[in-house]
Amino acid sequence: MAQHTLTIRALQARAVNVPMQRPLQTSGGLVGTAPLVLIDIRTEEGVTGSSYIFCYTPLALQPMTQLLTNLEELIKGDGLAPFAIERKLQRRFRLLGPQGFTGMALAGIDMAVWDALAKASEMPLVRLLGGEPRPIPAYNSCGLGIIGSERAGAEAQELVAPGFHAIKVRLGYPDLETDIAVVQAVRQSVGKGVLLMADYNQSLSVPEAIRRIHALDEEHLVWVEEPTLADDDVGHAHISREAKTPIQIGENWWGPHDMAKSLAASASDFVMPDVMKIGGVTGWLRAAALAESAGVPMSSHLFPEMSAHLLAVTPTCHWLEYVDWANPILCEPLKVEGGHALVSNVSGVGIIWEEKAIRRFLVQ
Ligand code: SMN
Ligand code: MG
Repeated sequence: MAQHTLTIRALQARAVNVPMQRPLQTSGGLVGTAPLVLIDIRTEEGVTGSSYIFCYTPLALQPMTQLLTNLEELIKGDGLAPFAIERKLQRRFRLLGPQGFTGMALAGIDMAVWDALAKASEMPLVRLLGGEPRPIPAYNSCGLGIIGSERAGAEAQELVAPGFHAIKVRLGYPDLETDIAVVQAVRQSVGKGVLLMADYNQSLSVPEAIRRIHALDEEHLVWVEEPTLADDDVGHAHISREAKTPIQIGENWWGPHDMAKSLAASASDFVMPDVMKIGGVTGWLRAAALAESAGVPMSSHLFPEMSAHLLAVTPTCHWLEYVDWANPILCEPLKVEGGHALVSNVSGVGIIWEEKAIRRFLVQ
């Protein structure tokens, strides 16, 4: 087996705007399509690592693609060593700051480098990280946006139909009565056997969150997510102390340092880092260690293909958020059976581009 490190030769970034089966209206804004930047990192030895990053709005596609393209010259000729690349790029961007666009681009590179490393080792990523593929409990997050209580019951049925035992509903309607009506419509439709998560997408003030969650405490939700502004750790800690229902945050932490501060403030009962915003595979591994030492259950946010590998090596693994948003551009979308995500056992992460679809959705 080869003992030498592979060398990075080139980075390609392509923007696609992928249609979604159910555009998602949240109380924090509409996600109507999946605007993705696809990254391929080629090595001199012929192995290519792939990843995608999620831009939330198509307006960010062009500048993100340009930034990634500009970064090629910084990693060209480097060894395929994610920790070393992370250290170098963190230093290089210390003055600009590693959050936002920079953080997204660095995480995209990190994920592609780890994918290449796993492919070069001829192992699925989970094995390269020292774990074993195992089914990961998943909830269906592909719908139940802000659609009203009349439509929520029927859509909840559609979300459990593929075998899920847990689904997420978006809240943050103009009044508490509608939030409750929606939750009750979903509950009535799917019954007591289906677990229900709820997401406020940062839409409430702290006192309003406490008022609404006190009322929702009767509804047996698995968690209430981001009731107030994502970076308000003090506010979330206040809400967590008041609420019976567990509070969940984490999708907007920029790197493990944000997470460490939030855990220190006891801001939430559960954590759900986003593999992109937390700093790629490298950032996730550090986040998983923080959750383990704090004894806090850890779930994923978006990126189900990558998150399945990572949750399999996360000591406090909780729930995988299942979204099918990248499926149209993947040859082998993530498999889910009986409400569990099945970690891909091909070499790498299992992200293989469906080039025909990519040509259709390409944004230039
Ligand atoms: C969410 C994720 C991605 C886009 C919009 C909304 C939501 C979630 O906060 O957690 O699924
Ligand atoms: Mg959320």
